[in-house]
Amino acid sequence: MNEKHGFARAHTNIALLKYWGKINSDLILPANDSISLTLDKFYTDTEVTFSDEYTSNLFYLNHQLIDVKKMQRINRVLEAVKSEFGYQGFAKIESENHVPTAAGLASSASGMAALAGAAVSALGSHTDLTNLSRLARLGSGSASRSVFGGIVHWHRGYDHQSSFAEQIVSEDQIDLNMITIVIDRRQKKVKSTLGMQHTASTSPFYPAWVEATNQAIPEMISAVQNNDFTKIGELAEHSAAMMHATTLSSKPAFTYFAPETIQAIKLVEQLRESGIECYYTIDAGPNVKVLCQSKNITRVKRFFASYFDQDQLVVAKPGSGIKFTKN
Ligand code: 2P0
Repeated sequence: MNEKHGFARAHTNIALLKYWGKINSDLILPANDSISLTLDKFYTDTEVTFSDEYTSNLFYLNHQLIDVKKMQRINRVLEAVKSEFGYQGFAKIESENHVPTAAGLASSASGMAALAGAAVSALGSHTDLTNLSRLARLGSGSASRSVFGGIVHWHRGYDHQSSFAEQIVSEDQIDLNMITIVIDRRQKKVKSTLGMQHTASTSPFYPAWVEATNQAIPEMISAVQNNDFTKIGELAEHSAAMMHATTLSSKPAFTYFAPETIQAIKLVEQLRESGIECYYTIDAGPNVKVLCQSKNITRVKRFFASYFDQDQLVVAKPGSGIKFTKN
């Protein structure tokens, strides 16, 4: 039996300037560039074994075999990797998610990045991280950014080759932390893929969203390069607010916010007015993520602990890029 093994660990990320909508859903080409922070604590470990003895791809997530119907995007990534390396067999994929549901963070970014990394590593060289980012993108847009650590820029591009992510600064060069306020642990009702598609096709605000985000990209890059926390926070907060304005202006309108989401936004504003600088960002769900500098983590956490339970507050710091060994 001829077997080829590969392993990769990829961390999840949170967008500071959001990705929201595609111009091509087969290739997952986004309408706008996005910029994210890779997080240290949350990651996916994936092992891929290719063998000419297998007759189909098998996917185990946290030791459970997953239904083939849920493997479309996984198969897409594997097909792309196999065609690059001219390989024809099938694969067994064993993934372990270290993205606690309690953290209210999505695992598709780290999951698809780890899958692409492990598959490439099994069949050939994994040194071309730009190409790895393209392959991860075929599984989930945000996965293209999880290949790199620190702060990452996903260039929207116009075809498979031109749409990839790159690092702006590494995890050691940025003082930016995120405290998630977990408001609802359940899976979101409108998944992001569907939410962004509905918004892009029905909101009259959508073209303005794309234009404003692309304009903010160079501003965010220079704020990150200057470690300008105030500017990073203001741009990130505005991006989240604009993204959620597009859902409220879609037809039929919807929102990811829960009543406690608004409560947390108000508390962030209150804390900031009291002199502790922090900013919010919110993804395709009700949980609120608070950005702050290292010197304020304890104070920010203590403040929110008087309104939410301790186990609703999860702290994350900047994380590293993809790794091909466990340690
Ligand atoms: C982001 N989100 O930039 C945005 C902000 C959610 C809100 O990327 O359809 O799971 O697989 O490309 O990557 C979540 O969307 O969507 C996401 P697909 P993905 O982080």
